Amino acid sequence: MNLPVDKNNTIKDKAEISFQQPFSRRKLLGGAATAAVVLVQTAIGKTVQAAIPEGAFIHDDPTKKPGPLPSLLGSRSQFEKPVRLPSDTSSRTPLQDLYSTLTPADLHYERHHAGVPTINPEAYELYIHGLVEKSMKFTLADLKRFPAFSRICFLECSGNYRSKADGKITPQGIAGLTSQSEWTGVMLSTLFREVGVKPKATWFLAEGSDAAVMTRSIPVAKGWHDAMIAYAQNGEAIRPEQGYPARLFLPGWEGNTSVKWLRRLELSDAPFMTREETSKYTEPIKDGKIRQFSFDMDARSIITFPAYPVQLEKGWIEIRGIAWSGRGKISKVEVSTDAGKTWQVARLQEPVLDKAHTYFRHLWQWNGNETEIMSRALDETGYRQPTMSQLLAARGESTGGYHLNPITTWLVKQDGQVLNKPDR
Ligand SMILES: Nc1nc2c(c(=O)[nH]1)N[C@H]1C(S)=C(S)[C@@H](COP(=O)(O)O)O[C@H]1N2
Ligand SMILES: [Mo]
Repeated sequence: MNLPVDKNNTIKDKAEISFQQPFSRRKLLGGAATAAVVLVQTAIGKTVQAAIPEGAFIHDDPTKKPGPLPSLLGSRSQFEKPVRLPSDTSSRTPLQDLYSTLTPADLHYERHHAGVPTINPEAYELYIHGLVEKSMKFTLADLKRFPAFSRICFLECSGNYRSKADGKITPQGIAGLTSQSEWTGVMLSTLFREVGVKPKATWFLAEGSDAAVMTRSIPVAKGWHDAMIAYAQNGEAIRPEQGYPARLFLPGWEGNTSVKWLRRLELSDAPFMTREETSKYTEPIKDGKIRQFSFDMDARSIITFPAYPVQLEKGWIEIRGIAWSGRGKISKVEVSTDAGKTWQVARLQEPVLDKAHTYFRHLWQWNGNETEIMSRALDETGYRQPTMSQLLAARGESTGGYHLNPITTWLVKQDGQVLNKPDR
């Protein structure tokens, strides 16, 4: 955009031209940017391309030689380098580098308890047994023969919350354990009918074939309602990190229950009380009690721009971010630019989908004074995203680190630095 084309009036000297610059854009940028011109018009209305002076492009002039030929696999522009933020047990989606709600599959967060197994799709089998009319084994080809179903949905780890005392933490650092894909597979209800789930069955065990042998108990009602066995992600075979060749996918529920590399479902009349639902993935609450089987992911939002480490400039800014709820659609996102004193309704990018990341945008003119900006989500059940103190008051001080969805606050300092403000 910032071609230095009119620095010395070189273009004007060469031809009688008038710059084509939409008024609203100039206003939006506060007149600070220099004129960005690629096509210019002469006084008689002829479009001139040749008016761009020698050396105006920073890089080699791409019009001088043909580029690379078509290739077997595409790649990102060499100038774009979004990466996951890894730790030993997980990697996080760079929320601040994305412009919309579908996460490129190679940037989907990962959380695995014992690494990524290699599973030969030819040898893959899913075994369903227990309280069923007939136990059955399904190969991957079998699963693909059933009527398929696709759905855009977020996935989120219930441990998706981090903070840092100095505030130097990105949206990826705070909330990068959520991503969104279009998942394709067979509805679990289809397989339930195939094996004849007995009316007595109220729970089923889902078991993975990784070295962690991840196991979780799931109410059968969820299986009938909207559970999927997903074998594809964003139109291609699901990635190894996401459970290749097939995973359980439970829309809106804590990521841990969407068991990857799924090999077995056992129908029963009681939960199995596995490690991941007794020692882990339970939350201490008030009076020494524990919250167990806390499946739903509560509504949450986060501003992904402006956020640390952005250096903000005065003027018009489009505040952007994502909001989501495991309980349904996002009905409203409110944004405050005055530390929570007043709230305005942000625009939601259509389509607003059930249990899906929803993009929100809010135009704001920053006058250069220190302030705090924040967003809060409201879902269609009427649930409103709480502050950390509201969350702690409702839950008790010890949270166990799971299911934390407080309002995230960004402190905008006078010098344009944006820092995460400790939650309150
Ligand atoms: N078999 C198996 N399934 C698993 C896990 C695992 O370690 N093994 N991790 C769980 C956790 S804690 C989460 S948050 C999600 C992460 O899914 P993703 O790696 O596709 O983002 O998978 C769940 N399913
Ligand atoms: Mo998780």
